[in-house]
Amino acid sequence: MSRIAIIGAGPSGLAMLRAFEAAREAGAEVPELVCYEKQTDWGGQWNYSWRTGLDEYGEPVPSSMYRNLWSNGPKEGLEFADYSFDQHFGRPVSSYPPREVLWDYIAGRVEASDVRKYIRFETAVRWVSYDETTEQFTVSSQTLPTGADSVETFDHVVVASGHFTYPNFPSFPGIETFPGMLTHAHDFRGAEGLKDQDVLVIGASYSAEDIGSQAYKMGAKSVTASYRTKPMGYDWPDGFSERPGIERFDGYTVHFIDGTSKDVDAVIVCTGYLHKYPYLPESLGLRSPNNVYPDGLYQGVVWNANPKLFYVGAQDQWFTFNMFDAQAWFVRDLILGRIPMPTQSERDASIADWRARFETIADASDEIRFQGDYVRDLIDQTDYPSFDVDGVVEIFLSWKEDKAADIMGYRDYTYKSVMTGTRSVRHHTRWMDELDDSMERYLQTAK
Ligand code: FAD
Ligand code: NA7
Repeated sequence: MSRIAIIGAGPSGLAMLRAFEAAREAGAEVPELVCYEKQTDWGGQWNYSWRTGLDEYGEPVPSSMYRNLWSNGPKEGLEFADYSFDQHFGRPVSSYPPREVLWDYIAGRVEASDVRKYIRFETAVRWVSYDETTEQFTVSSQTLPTGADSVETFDHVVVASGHFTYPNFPSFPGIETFPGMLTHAHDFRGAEGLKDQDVLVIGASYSAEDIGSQAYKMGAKSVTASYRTKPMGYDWPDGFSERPGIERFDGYTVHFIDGTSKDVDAVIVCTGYLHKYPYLPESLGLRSPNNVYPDGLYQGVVWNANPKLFYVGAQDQWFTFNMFDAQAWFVRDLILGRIPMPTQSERDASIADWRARFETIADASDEIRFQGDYVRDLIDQTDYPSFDVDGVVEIFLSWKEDKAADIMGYRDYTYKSVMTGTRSVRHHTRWMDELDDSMERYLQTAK
């Protein structure tokens, strides 16, 4: 029987395990699975850690999530097609749940399908190599509490270790003189300490938007967001403003390239993450900016230079959990031989087609439609329960409009699930006033 290594038990790795389990439940013979997860539990980013930098074993802490992180997109956009929110919670809940609630939803599906037995927790993959002669991979791993090494061979490897762990941390002239709090979004764990502070966030994407909003919510005196290319452009509340790039730091003073300056107490560098796979040799490792169609991946998942290696979740993400499912079902069917692997030139041509369309993307709406078409294309090729992908695209487009209308209040809006037809309910407390992000508090029906 062939053997498959899955690296990571976050949403992508779990999607892969769930895909094989669904085939097994339907009577298929499936390969032997080993999923390596270096944390003590599953959930990837959603498995919150208070730690920053290195963990208790000296390993880089994978999660970049923080206290009071609420979903930044409507849950109706990420819902699994084979496990609805209604099924999990037994009643409608709001559209933007906090982290713990989404972690519970992710865990609920895999608990229901008995895949935990495949996961080796607290085991870090150290190195993967490919032998052209045997056509097999060797995976070297280490069990963290004991230090025990293991070397095993596999027919396929699925990389599902995420790409929001290793900070992209640029330098700015004079930053070494900044005397206040300075951190990257990866190490940010909560905005409570930013009360009454003048805060600078650097970046103009999700992390800058949300960490800036957290700071505002927790009572920062001012929030300034510095953009490199273009401002986020929301209708920010008083005390929240956007400035262009940084010319230099001078003590507590930040000078911007438009000649303005601002004194700040705290700087959170929200400049994104690196695609970094320290356990992969150059020949197998994806190197890409964070975008919706990284080059070198056929159908966004097959490592074109060696089609026995797969990546799940390597794209920038509008769609998340259900896209990982669509990818995992597709990868599973390639491995099971249900879908034939195209030749190198066919794969090249497909990548070139998608990349050509990718190059024409003009704005976020184009990107959402692009990713919707990508997800539909995958789902059409497998038995993953088909769902109204266009309906999800519409939800994302409405979400963007809602954010433009009310950046500090959009999480109070509701959407209708394309999976169940259920319209979500408003959370009992406005997001801006809700300071308790626990699941217990979330599931209370009234204040
Ligand atoms: P991850 O969740 O990163 O999981 C990867 C797993 O691989 C981890 O458990 C890690 O421990 C493990 N691993 C890594 N290296 C090794 C190794 N060498 N050996 C063994 N195990 C290893 N998405 C949304 O849909 N909604 C949101 O609101 C949202 N908010 C986000 C907020 C932040 C701050 C971040 C960073 C991301 C957010 N995302 C959000 C996107 C998020 O990345 C995805 O939802 C999802 O977690 C990606 O799943 P993944 O399995 O691909 O990667
Ligand atoms: P993203 O979405 O990759 O965005 C990174 C941002 O950082 C983006 O606005 C970049 O500007 C900016 N950036 C990158 N390098 C620089 C430098 N050198 N100077 C100034 N600004 C820079 O990362 P996020 O952390 O926001 O989001 C990642 C995930 O976390 C996402 O899935 C969320 O759900 C949470 P640009 O616009 O390219 O000029």
